Order: sequence, then C-alpha cells, then structure tokens
Amino acid sequence: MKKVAILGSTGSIGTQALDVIDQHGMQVTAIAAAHNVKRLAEQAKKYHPEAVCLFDPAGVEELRDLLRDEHTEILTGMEGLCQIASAKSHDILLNSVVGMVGLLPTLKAIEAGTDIALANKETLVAGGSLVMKNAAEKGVNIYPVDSEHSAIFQSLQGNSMNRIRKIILTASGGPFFGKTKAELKTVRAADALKHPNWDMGNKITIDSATLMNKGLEFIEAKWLFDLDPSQIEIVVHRQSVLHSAVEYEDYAVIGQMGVPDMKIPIQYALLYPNRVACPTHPLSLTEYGSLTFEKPDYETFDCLRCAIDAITEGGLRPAIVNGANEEAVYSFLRDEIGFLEIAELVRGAMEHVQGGAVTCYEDVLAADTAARAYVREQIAAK
Ligand code: MN3
Repeated sequence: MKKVAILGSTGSIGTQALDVIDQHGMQVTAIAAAHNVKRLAEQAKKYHPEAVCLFDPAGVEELRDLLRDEHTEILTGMEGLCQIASAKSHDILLNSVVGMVGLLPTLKAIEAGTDIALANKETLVAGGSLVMKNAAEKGVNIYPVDSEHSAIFQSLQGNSMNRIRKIILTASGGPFFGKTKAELKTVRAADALKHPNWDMGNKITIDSATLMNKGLEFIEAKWLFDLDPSQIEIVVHRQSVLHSAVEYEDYAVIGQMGVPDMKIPIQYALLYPNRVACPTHPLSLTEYGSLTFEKPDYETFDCLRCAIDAITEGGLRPAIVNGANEEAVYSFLRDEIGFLEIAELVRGAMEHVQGGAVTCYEDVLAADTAARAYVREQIAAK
C-alpha cells in the first residue's frame, strides 16, 4: 500500500487527492493545512495520520481539542511542514500548499530523498534552479500535478530518445479573455473569482484572471523539462480539453486530452506509471464539437510578459516576480488595489528590486522579502 503525506490537504488539490486516495486505498501518513481547523480535524479522524500540521498557530489549541481522542502528533508553522516533509514514513509527498511557503518543505523532502508530487508551482518559480539541482543529486523524482505539466510529462513517456522542438502550453485564457484594459480597470475581486473551467483556490483563481498563472507555469515548465524559454509556446485554448502537448523534431505533436478535472493529473502523479480507473468522467469530444486555439493577449495581461521576461533574465528575477505577485494578489483580494495594479506592481518590482544569482535558499527568501516590501511600500504611498 502506497503511503502519502499531503501538505495542503484541505485545499482544492488536497481534497481531490483524498478522493483519489479513497478510490485506491492508499495510506495517509501526514496532513497539513494553512488554517482550516475543522476540515483538517475531520480528515485526521478519517485517515488517522501519524502527524497533523496546522500552519497558522492561532488555531492549534482548537485543533488539539478536536483531536484529543486521536493518537496523532500535532505540529504547527513552517517547522511543522518541514518535519512532515523530512519524515521517512511516506513513499511520496504531495506538496499542494499555495505560495512561496512551499519551497522550503520541497527542499526538505528532497534532502530526505523522498519523491514529490508537486502542485506548488511557486516552489519551481522561486527556487527552480536549486530544486532541480538538489533533486538530480539525490535521485528524487518530481512528478508534476499541474494539469499542463502532467500533460507534457505524459506526452514525453516512451520518447526519451527523441528530440523536443518545443512544448505547447495551453491556457484557458481566464475569466477576462477578450477584455481590454479599459474594461478591466474597475474589476473587483468578486468578479475575478468566477473562473470558467477549473475549481481552484482564491490565489490561483486571481492568477488565472491576470494570466500570471500561465506565466508561473511557463517558468515551472522551463525547470521541470529543462527547456530554453524560446521552446515554450503559450496557446489560449478556452475549452481546457487539450492539457498541453510536445512537438518533436519531426513536427509530430503529442498531447494529452481529457475532461478538465484535476483528479486525472493528481492520480497520475501519485500512481505513476500506472493508469487505472479514476474517480472522474470520460471525455466526449463530440459533446465539445470544436476546440479553439488562439494567441494570448500579452498587451492586456502584462503579468504573463513579466513572468517570461523574468525567467529569460534568470537568477533571482522569477523569485522577485513571484513574491511581488503574491503580495499584490492578496492586496487585490482585500480590495486594496485594482485589477490592473497587480501587473503594474509586479512590473515595478521586476524593474526596481535588486536581482542577482541564486546560490542558496536564503538568496531566494531575501529576494522574495524585498519584492513583497516593495509592493507594500507602493500601496502605502498611494
Ligand atoms: Mn495549470
């Protein structure tokens, strides 16, 4: 029986992973959540993990009380996430926390030699060079959970001898596809939280609306598949049926299709290389009738261009863009700034915050901190 530890167990990816785990009778050895005490306690009572971590220390007493009859270790904070990530009691760590907070636990899991199902894209955006270098040294496998990267990973199977020309990274286009900057000026958080194809958390939903999500995925793809930025083409595909594709040297394009349901990539990451029944439904191409493909609007959605510029420049620039974006998105969710200001703040941080080379985790953390401080200063000075 495969043993799984989940960081981010109460979120969208975490709960869908548990559906997959229920279907296949895997064992859950540890779970962690940011602040959803009640759901975390329910999960602990159902799965009886060895350890439970609530990142936010404010809720720990309540969690302790809810789990007083359980024999489970209760942890908190970054220390708790890292303790779970470093433990040797699971075969695979699913890292589905949101944000830069996921990077250190990823590095700890690699240090422990544990394979990772990676849904935390900021891990690779902010610390891609470190993560990939350390994983290679330790022989750790990183299985992508993000649907696009899973599709690329699936399209690479059996093709290790063949040369990749480029990858086609598909994008849904988000809820504001086709809109102009003038129309987006007055958008509020509530408008942006209606995403067409996927059910996700708030941070990633806003990232999808600004297209920063695709920018982060562009960087993620560069690191996961060892590509040059010029080898990644972003294509807007509104139906989210083709989840991404690989073009080989002979111009054959191999892609992966399926209904837009994260359980398929989650299951592939957890059970690789096995393909077994998944708790979702089949794809009916005739129900869709037609699939469309278009170029992204880089003019309106400047976050996307920022991310590509950042990884093209390299070093700490992607960590700066990521940190500035996180800070700006949470400000937007609190209605402190307008929709278009997210991209303006990210662009500002990209141009004004000191960059440099990535030599260790502390470099990444310092760049992230400086980018967030820049964004907060700009908002305070408004
Ligand atoms: Mn995705």
